[in-house]
Amino acid sequence: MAVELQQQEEFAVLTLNRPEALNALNAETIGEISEAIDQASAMDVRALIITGAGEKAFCAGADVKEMVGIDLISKKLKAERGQSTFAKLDTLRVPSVALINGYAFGGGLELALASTFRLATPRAAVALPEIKLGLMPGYGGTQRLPRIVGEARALEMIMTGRTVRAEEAQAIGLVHRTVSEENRLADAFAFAREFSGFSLVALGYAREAVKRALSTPLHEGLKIEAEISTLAFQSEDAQEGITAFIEKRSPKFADV
Ligand code: CO8
Repeated sequence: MAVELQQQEEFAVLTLNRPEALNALNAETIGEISEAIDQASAMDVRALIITGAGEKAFCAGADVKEMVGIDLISKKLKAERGQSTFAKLDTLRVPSVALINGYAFGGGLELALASTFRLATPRAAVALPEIKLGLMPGYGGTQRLPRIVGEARALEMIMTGRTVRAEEAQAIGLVHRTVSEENRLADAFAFAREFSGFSLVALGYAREAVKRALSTPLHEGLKIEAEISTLAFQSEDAQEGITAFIEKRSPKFADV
């Protein structure tokens, strides 16, 4: 299997598992990622952690060897398949955390950009190097990177293809935190526990509202926020959270 999915503690851990090819995304791997995200959505977990097998890479991008001789229709289908697979993370019931444990190049970085959060080990190195192949990003990079780091930085990364190391990636807001190399999974779990005890309903609505901010003019975005926050207010978890505050006790959220 090119992808492994396991439950560890209260988290689902998806591991890209083609270390001999630096976990590059061939058609089989994209298909297995898609299935694994579907399976994770049915698991009783609080977050999905995504990482790469081996000591070198999170994921070195789309499988370049699979691109040889590919016709245009297959190329477009491939891009759409990758995009729709990564987009599943937007609507996944639980937040996702990309644990970047080495190279995250091209499609590998695009998978991390589609995740809710990004963590990097000190040896992480991220890039959209497609330009060096005479290509450009096709798994969402031109759309998600500017939304995360701004247009100027995104253009510079995409047009030079340069490699950004962990420290700079954190400084520009591309990754949220750096974590230790040795205890990276435990560190990722500790990070996820900063939000994973909250109501999945409230977390989901908050994610949705923030995502809408980036594609909506302010006056419409404020209307959307009023609507979505009203929905959140109607949840049982909101009533529980407010009651618990008044009764000076910890809330017991049921994700409804
Ligand atoms: N695809 C296929 N195989 C790969 C890839 C890849 N992206 N990256 C590495 N490998 C393979 C190598 O060929 C090598 O295999 P072998 O031992 O059989 O020759 C093995 O992995 C180890 O790689 P290296 O020996 O190159 O390892 P290094 O440590 O020397 O270098 C690098 C690591 C710097 C990450 C280097 O491997 C590299 O530059 N890889 C290519 C990265 C790249 O260009 N990625 C972008 C690909 S394009 C993309 O992602 C676009 C997405 C949208 C596609 C739209 C649909 C088509």
